[in-house]
Amino acid sequence: MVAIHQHHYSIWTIQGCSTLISKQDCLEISRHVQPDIEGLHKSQENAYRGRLQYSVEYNFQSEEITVAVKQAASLKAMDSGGTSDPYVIVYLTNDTRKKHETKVHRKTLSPVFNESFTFKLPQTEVQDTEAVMQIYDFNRFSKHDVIGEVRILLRDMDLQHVIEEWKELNDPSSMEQERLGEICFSLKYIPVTSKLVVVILEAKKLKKMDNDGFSDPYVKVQLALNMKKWKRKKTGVKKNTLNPYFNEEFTFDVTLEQIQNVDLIISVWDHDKVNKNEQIGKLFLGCRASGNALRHWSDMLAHPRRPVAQWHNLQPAEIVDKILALKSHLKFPRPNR
Ligand SMILES: [Ca+2]
Ligand SMILES: [Ca+2]
Repeated sequence: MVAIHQHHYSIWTIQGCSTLISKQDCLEISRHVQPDIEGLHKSQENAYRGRLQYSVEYNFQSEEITVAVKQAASLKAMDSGGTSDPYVIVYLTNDTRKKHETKVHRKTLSPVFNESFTFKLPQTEVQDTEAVMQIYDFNRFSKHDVIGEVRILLRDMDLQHVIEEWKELNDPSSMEQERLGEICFSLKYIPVTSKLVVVILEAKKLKKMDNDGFSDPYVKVQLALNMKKWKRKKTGVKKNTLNPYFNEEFTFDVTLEQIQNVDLIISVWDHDKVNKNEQIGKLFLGCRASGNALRHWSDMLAHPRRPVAQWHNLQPAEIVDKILALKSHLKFPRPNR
């Protein structure tokens, strides 16, 4: 790792910082310093998890959907006695705060649930909504285990009729991330003056955090240097919206040497007058990032003095914090109250 850094410092010296490290260089660096995140995605054996019978009925007049959890069969045994204590959590992806769950059925691999749950679902949201049924194994003294899940994309169904069917449970590791929203911002780095300019442009499809079906979003921009919290700024709060437009610019002093070791952490929060402000989602960029985030950071470094804008999906705060903590064991401060 040290050797790579020295290599790049020497390139900068020779070229007088006129070109920064390329995307390839950044990828190269990142390969060496990327944290080991295997622990976060523990590989699951592809064992058979069982199957679930359910029915779905949509009422076009009342714009309500009823999901009935009928029964399960051949469930995977999660307990040492060769059984499980299954129960099912049911929700729609258009509003993940409203979750229902069935009763727990003790010591069985073929539970009969026969419970149904009704959700409000406007016709305009049917197209993008999934119904999710997750089967868990109840444990009295430890964390409940996921046995498997079924996801139904409602636009693929003929909702004019009642649908009743069996489906095999999917591996829980293939669980799609909860939709938290997307954020667009631009990054610009000016080597000569050591300025990093972040413009928070807008966000869309943010998760609903308040009971009125909206959120009051604001964005926090934090820098960590050498894995320690360093600087932070935040936007104003936009009231009652899931698609806020910010267009707020933040400038940080970051030298060429520091830019190599900086993590830029962007988090979206829901402001709340009564309760604690809650984090909707976040992501981090820097040479240690991966995927889309790394690409954006590399593009910025490869094009000094030019703003580079990009959309990013928000990730769950726990997951991002875990990746950051793996390197650093650092805790980011709670929001100011
Ligand atoms: Ca159990
Ligand atoms: Ca709020």
